[in-house]
Amino acid sequence: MKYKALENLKANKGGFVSGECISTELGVTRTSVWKYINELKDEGYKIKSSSRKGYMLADIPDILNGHEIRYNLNTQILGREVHYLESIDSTNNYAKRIASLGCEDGTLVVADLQTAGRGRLGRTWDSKPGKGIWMSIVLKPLITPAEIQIITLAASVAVVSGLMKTVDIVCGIKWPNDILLEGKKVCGILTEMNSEQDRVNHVVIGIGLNVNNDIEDFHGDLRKNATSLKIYSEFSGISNKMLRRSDIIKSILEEMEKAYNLIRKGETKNIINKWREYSVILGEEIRVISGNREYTGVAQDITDHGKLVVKDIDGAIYELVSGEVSIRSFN
Ligand code: BTX
Repeated sequence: MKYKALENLKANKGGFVSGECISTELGVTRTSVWKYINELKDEGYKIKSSSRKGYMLADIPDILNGHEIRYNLNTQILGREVHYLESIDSTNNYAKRIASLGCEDGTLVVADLQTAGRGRLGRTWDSKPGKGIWMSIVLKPLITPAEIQIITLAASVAVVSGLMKTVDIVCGIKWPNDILLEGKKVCGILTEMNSEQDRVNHVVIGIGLNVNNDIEDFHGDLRKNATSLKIYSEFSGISNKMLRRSDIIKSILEEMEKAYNLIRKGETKNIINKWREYSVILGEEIRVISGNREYTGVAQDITDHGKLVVKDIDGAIYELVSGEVSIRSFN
């Protein structure tokens, strides 16, 4: 109910709404309205109170909750079911659990803190409270397990496009799943699927995006290799007032839904082309670690199925399905 009161204030942002007006609208007493307003203030909403004029929403800082994520979300499928959790081991673990229980296509899981955030191959993902977007999306695409890479590519494109739209920051994609800002990792994507031989039952796309981290929040190698939207904004003199995680989440979901609709229609060319446009790896000299082979080559292209085409120094061409690559000019 307190979020209904908030919606009233949002509809009149910058103007006062009387307590009486809100109480009539919600069908509750004015004391209840006063209680809701205090709860909202405790959550961090900047609300001015005047005994004569009522209440005014002055500002919404970076508050993450289910209401903010759903409010004005412009999608049909993604986020029609939202699970917001203050703390969880890993949103991917949670999403996989609810997917096996049959949650809806497009279900979103977001947490403020992950106590055991995961990267690929058993690696950990640093997910401190209040610092980033730690979310997972459950999708049920009609694709085969061999086509799964398109989902990761689509998610990378959605993150880059979403960030351009909301905060005007341009990131680059490094194959297979890193989003970089000035050569440092700002976002990682972990795609996990549940499948049968020729059919994907569901996919969980885990997105970890560093938003409010300060440099001191990163320890060890991360201090050198990781960054956040806040660090980048401060460094480049851009205002970071716009860094509201719920707005960024909505924008990524909206972009991902466009890509998902293309995947459902089998029209993946646009996704691949956008990926090429945002790539920071194509044309670069790279170091590849794939299985127990390590070599240097040039990243030439990406195939329609998301394999990275690499030409090694002897002119041999490889198509990588998985592996680690580092861009030599970034090291
Ligand atoms: P990855 O295996 O490519 O990257 C993991 C590596 O990235 C780590 O070994 C570490 O070096 C570095 N790293 C760890 N934390 C951070 C961070 N916050 N920022 C930058 N670099 C970091 C990437 O795996 C996939 C990460 C997906 C994370 C999301 S969060 C929501 C969902 N739930 C979950 O448990 N994982 C996903």
